[in-house]
Amino acid sequence: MKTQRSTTAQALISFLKNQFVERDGKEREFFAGVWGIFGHGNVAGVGQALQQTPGFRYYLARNEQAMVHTATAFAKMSNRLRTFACTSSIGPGATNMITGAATATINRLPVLLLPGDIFARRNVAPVLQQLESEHSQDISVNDAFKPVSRYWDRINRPDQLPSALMETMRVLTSPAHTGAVTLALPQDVQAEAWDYPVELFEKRVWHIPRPLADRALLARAVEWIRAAQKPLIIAGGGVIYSEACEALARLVEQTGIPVGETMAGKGALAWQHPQNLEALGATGTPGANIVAREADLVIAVGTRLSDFTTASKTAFQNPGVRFININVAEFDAYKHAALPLVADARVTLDELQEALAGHRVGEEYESRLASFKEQWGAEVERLFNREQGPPISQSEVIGLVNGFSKPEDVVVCAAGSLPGDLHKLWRTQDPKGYHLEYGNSCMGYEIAGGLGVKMADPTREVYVMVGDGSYLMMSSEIVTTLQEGYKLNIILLNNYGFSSIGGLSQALGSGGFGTDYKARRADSGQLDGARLEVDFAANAASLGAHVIRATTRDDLQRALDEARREERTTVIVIEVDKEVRVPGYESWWDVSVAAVSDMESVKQARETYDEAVKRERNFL
Ligand SMILES: Cc1ncc(C[n+]2csc(CCOP(=O)(O)OP(=O)(O)O)c2C)c(N)n1
Ligand SMILES: [Mg+2]
Repeated sequence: MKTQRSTTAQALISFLKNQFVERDGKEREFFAGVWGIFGHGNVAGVGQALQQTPGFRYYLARNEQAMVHTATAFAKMSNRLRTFACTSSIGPGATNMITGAATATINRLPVLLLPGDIFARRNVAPVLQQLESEHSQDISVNDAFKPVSRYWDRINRPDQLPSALMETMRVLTSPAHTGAVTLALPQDVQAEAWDYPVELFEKRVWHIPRPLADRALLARAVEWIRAAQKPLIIAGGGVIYSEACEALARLVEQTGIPVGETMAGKGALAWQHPQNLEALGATGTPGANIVAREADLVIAVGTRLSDFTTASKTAFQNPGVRFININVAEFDAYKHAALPLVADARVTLDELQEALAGHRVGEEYESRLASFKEQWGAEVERLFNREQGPPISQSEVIGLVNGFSKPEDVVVCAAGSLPGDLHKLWRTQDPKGYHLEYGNSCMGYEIAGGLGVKMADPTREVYVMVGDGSYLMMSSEIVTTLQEGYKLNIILLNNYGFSSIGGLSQALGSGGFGTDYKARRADSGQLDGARLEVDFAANAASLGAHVIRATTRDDLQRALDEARREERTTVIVIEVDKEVRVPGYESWWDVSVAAVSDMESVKQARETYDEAVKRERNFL
């Protein structure tokens, strides 16, 4: 056997740079490089290996959580066919990546995490940043990655690496099992050498399969669809990752079946498409939610059926409703006791289209769709043109940015009140035009994620929409966008706190307690003093961004124009009115209200809650 003497870290990097994936005959390098922040736990191991492999690019981030978000967003934008690895030191550098790992895994997006780990040799313990444990020396903070990783391993000897790498690639490239993979790398082992078989470093191409559904179940699904009076398709993120958008369009154009889109699935059809009722669920449009309520058959494609999609299991009220789930992950295909088509979305939609030749939903059903679309179009126009303030309303900002951006541009968001408003209002024309991290809805994803989106497709303008709360949580990667020369258009909507959770708190009888950015007042002892003024423009400028302040609609219009002409990351700061919200439509979301309370408003909210929760259904 031919071997090559390398350190564990050198072998790891040589392996990663030779991994490719292939789908539909198209081959791509799987890893676009390695994000990292060095400390004593990786500088001499993975750091040294990267230094001697300049062809495999190292990217320096500002925050370990952020770099995982960047990698995750890159993977999402690449339909899971590409990603990055992320290297950290031990201790806090490693644990900073845990939130990023959870975000990737919840969203089913591939990312490889390489946290440094404490000495396998142990004799020098406790090392700097080591969590000591009295009952075992086989524990470090990296064990905390286990529940948020789809594969987890610790490389205690250099010769353990090859088998771990094969498992790593199996999981990362599996459409059904992908998520975060963590390989914990003890800092001494990273620098130890072994004679690795050269075969490990040869180019390896991982085929991404398009599995077919079981034939008998597919035939039954066709019967169910033909028999349905009021069918509805839910388009989830899987439709986009599978590049099944055109197949979906062909199927619904032929059959007339309407479509509701999840957060991850928005953009599967262009918003104007006659069968597209757009957003579905807690943040859905009236049309999608009324059709879902009455549907006798729900065909859920590439969706996890989260509570936002199912309106906490209240969305589907037809007593006879049945589900067909098309999902590459068996786990999702079986949800709601569905007829499970464990399969790739694109091939399955194509097969259904062929098998459903000549079938079309009733005329009456179809004509309702047109009127839903017309009414919703008028409501969006109303919200886009409120002429409120200043401060202007958030929906006007969305309307202006949406109207200004080009169809192929991308809006990026993750948390706060923006995701719900964007889900309802953003008019998406391109399958990659709407990038919402709403599996983990992680504050701080926005700017870091925007960078990953831009890196995946630098030809598009990226519009990051971020609340003041999320911005304060993580704006650090503005510096990284300047380092790498990737431009973002960041629209920072300042409303002095949490419109989202503030509104939720009000709705649940708690009046917005603890959700405003206000100073503590000596007499009340509460956070109800003067508004905390943060000069966001000065803050962004200090990081090196081009900055524009806007107040009115005209200001924003001009600012967007200036931003488009600018070459470096530009931050537009605009104040919005926290209390002028976009309402909910025909839906609900289960957030439990205190069952007993001294507060009358909470008691009343609980009464309303007790009624609403009765509509939750079990699908067994
Ligand atoms: C990391 C993280 N912490 C807490 C939350 C809970 N949370 C959801 S929205 C929100 C407030 C967001 O504030 P901001 O970004 O200003 O948006 P706004 O609600 O004002 O639109 C919070 C605290 C979260 N989603 N992520
Ligand atoms: Mg806010």
